Amino acid sequence: AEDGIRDRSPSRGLGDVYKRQEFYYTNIRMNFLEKINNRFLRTNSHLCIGLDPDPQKIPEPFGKTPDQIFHFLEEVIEATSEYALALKPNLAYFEALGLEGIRLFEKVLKTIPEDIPVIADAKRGDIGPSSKKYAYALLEQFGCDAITVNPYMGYDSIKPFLNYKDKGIFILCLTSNSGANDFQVPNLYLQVAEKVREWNVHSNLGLVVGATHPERVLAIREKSGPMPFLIPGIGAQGGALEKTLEAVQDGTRVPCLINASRSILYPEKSLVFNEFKETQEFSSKDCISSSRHAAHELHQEIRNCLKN
Ligand code: NUP
Repeated sequence: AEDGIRDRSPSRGLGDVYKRQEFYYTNIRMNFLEKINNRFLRTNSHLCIGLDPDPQKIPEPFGKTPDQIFHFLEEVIEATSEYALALKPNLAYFEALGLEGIRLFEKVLKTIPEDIPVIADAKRGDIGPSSKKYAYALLEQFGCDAITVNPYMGYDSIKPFLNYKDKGIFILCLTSNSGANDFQVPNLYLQVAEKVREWNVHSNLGLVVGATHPERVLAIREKSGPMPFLIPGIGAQGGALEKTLEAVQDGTRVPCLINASRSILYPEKSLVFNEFKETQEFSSKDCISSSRHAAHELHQEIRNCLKN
């Protein structure tokens, strides 16, 4: 296929008009930002759905073999894609399954409709020649639309990624975990934001900003200027959705992507799911409908926050 291993499979579940339009625009080569903006026009969603397949957590009715995990992910993607601005597979979960996991990653990518941007959460970064291989692997070989990158080895380690003008490069700025306080706070994250603004000559860069630091988002935006923020840390990690969205709205209409992984894939807290759980009769269909429900709810919650 033109874009590495990804097929141009048709989008499902969004109606005929949508499909026709999609046929039109998938024949035009779009850069990452255009792709995100197009997707946003269609879905009105800021939700980035994380694909972190953990065999320990895959709902029982599906099972834990790679084929069964594939089936689960395929169904979740299909059921939730209406609310997905982007999808974010985290490489760790696939690599942890060994060769089968890499095959699973490849298979999952192939099932994702071409109009949904895929962000490979790989947090790569190395000396130049090695970064070049990392970039090639995920952006060309696997054909992902974007990648997360670790900036701590500096410009030459980032450069091979920056040169992919049509791809999205999300650089870790202020991560959602508690360890962000060890190095990133109080200054380094702001230096990163400033540098990334300088490096953004192709307008293909964005920042990873955890939702667990709403009070710092404004300062990051001041340094970075307009560029997309990928925001993980809500749901299972307890980040502050409303406060983060408040800070991120700066009138520039640059998309922010709110990531949720576990709370969509395994929405144990979902009312629907609990109903089924109590009766111990939930089927694979019930699990998927609870994921869909969780995605819909979160999408609505984000939209409500942005309206206020
Ligand atoms: O700062 C970060 N925090 C974070 O959780 C940067 C990330 N890339 N992530 C990833 O986002 C994390 O590795 C996981 O894949 C996802 C969050 O998952 P969840 O807490 O929504 O389940």
